[in-house]
Order: sequence, then C-alpha cells, then structure tokens
Amino acid sequence: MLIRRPPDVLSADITDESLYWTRRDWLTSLGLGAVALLPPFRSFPRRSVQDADLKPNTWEEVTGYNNFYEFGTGKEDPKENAGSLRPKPWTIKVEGDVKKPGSYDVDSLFKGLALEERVYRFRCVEAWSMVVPWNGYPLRDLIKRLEPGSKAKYVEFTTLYDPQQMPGQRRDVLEWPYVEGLRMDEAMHPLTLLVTGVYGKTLPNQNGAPVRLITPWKYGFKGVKSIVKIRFVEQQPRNTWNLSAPREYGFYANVNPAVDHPRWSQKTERRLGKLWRQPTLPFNGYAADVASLYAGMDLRANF
Ligand SMILES: Nc1nc2c(c(=O)[nH]1)N[C@H]1C(S)=C(S)[C@@H](COP(=O)(O)O)O[C@H]1N2
Ligand SMILES: [Mo]
Repeated sequence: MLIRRPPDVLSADITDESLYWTRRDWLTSLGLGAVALLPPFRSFPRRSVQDADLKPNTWEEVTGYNNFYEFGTGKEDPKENAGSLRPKPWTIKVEGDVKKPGSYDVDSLFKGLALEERVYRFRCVEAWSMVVPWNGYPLRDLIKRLEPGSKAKYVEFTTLYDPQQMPGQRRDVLEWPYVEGLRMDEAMHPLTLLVTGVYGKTLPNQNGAPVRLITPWKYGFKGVKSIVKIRFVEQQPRNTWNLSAPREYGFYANVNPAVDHPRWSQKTERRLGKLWRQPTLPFNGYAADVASLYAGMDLRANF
C-alpha cells in the first residue's frame, strides 16, 4: 500500500480560527503567570496554534528522552540501559483467530511489504510532544497478510518478558509483560504503523527495537515497544497503563485536550526543544482522519 500524499498534510492542518494562543497562555508559558500585575496592552502578538510545524525533533531528542519502564522509569534511563536488549534475531508469535498463526522471524513477517517514512506528531500523556520521522509498515498491510477471522474484533500486542535483557522487569513498577491493544478498525487505519526505524536508521533499542506500535492520534503510551506477540481476539484486551492506574489511563487513549488527566491538564503540550507550550489538538491533529472511528462514542467515558 502506498500513501502518496504525506499523511500529515491533511485537513487537520487547516487553520482553526478558534485555536489561537491567548495572551494569558503566552505569558503563563514564560512563567509570567501573574498576568493581572501587568499593564494591559492590546498589540501583544498572538501565535497561531494550528500545528503545522512538523520539523522533526533531533535524533538526540527522539532517542535520548524516552519512556520504556523495562529499562528504568527516568526519561534518560532507556538510553543508558537498553544496551542489554538483543533485538536480533527476534521472533514474533501470531495467535488467536487468524488464518496464518505461527512464530515468525521479524524480517520474514514484513518481507515484501512497503516500508514507509511517516513524519508524525507524538504526544505523551505527560504533556510533552515531539515530531518524529518514523520508518515502518502500515499495520493493516500485515493484518491483511495474516488474514484474521470474523471473531477478531481487537488486536493485542505484548512486549518481551525477559528480566535478563530488561532489568526494569526485576521491579514491580508495572505488571509485566507490557500489553496493549487496538480495536480492529483502529488497527486497520492507514495511519497506524508498526515501526522498525527512525530517521532512516534501524530503531534504537530505547525506542522499542526491533518493532513497536505507533498510533499517532493516541497518547504515546499506546505505542507498545519490542513486540513479541500479536494476538487476534474477540474481547477488548487489557492494557498496561489501564491495569496500573485505571482512573488515569483508559483503553482508547485518544489525544483529547478537553479531558484532563486526573492530575494535570491535557490542554497544552511542550514540544521538546521549544520554549513555549502550545495547545494540544484533538486527536493530536489527526481528527479529520480518525474522528469518524469514534462517532457516537462518549469520549469522556471512553478516554
Ligand atoms: N514496553 C513498553 N512500551 C512502551 C512504554 C513502556 O514503558 N514499555 N512506554 C510507553 C510510553 S508512556 C510512551 S510515551 C512511549 C515512548 O516512546 P519513545 O520513547 O519512543 O518516545 O512508549 C510507550 N511504549
Ligand atoms: Mo507516555
């Protein structure tokens, strides 16, 4: 499958007049929260917040500021500690309601599929964001190859469990192994990628080598790393962050500035490398492409 237009230059990038930096946001971002103390002035510059800025973050930012609890809970731990992961050779088990189950070498699983580069916004629930040039295979190309059956309503993904390679698994900070899931229509959406590289290079261990999920309209925690199992199931799979803190993390995890995290607002984000916070866009800027998947759903309840 080939997407000819870059997926980021979609209708979502058309300016929405309602989305502008307010003077208050701007001042708050400068640490000048006490707006009331300042004399009023009307010509203060307002910044457009439509997020057309898709200049990729640097290699150092993308590979040096990570979440990967299997290698520690600090943002710099994965880069420091992920050297013990051995991503080659790597076997992925395909299970569940599918015509072609089995144990596949990761390379043979993708052989013959079109590798693509996609520059996507990436937004962590912790309110930082990046723009990342991922290389990967549309998940739907793989799903079509594997031929799921009619009972396959969801796809479940499981990370490697091996405390020898993943020292963070020796501590109970999360339930191991890390698991995630997508509804079948989300998994089949053309924006959804199984990522094997970044910046045209093999995916570094700290980013989830040899293969991880990227669903750009969802919070980063959906992006399960170092996948060893793909299972086609009838029931909604469990997902690690929901198991760990169900009040804070749901199954859907759609980026939603209107629904606060219980401990912080989701209205704005800080793009790594930028000084000012910027408003977060619904569905991370991909609303025109994906909002229809959730028509009729209460996204406050299904967060
Ligand atoms: N197996 C596993 N996958 C994971 C995580 C993790 O701790 N373990 N963290 C998630 C979270 S919270 C985020 S924000 C992204 C971070 O991806 P990055 O480090 O490539 O930016 O990975 C997600 N995938
Ligand atoms: Mo995250």
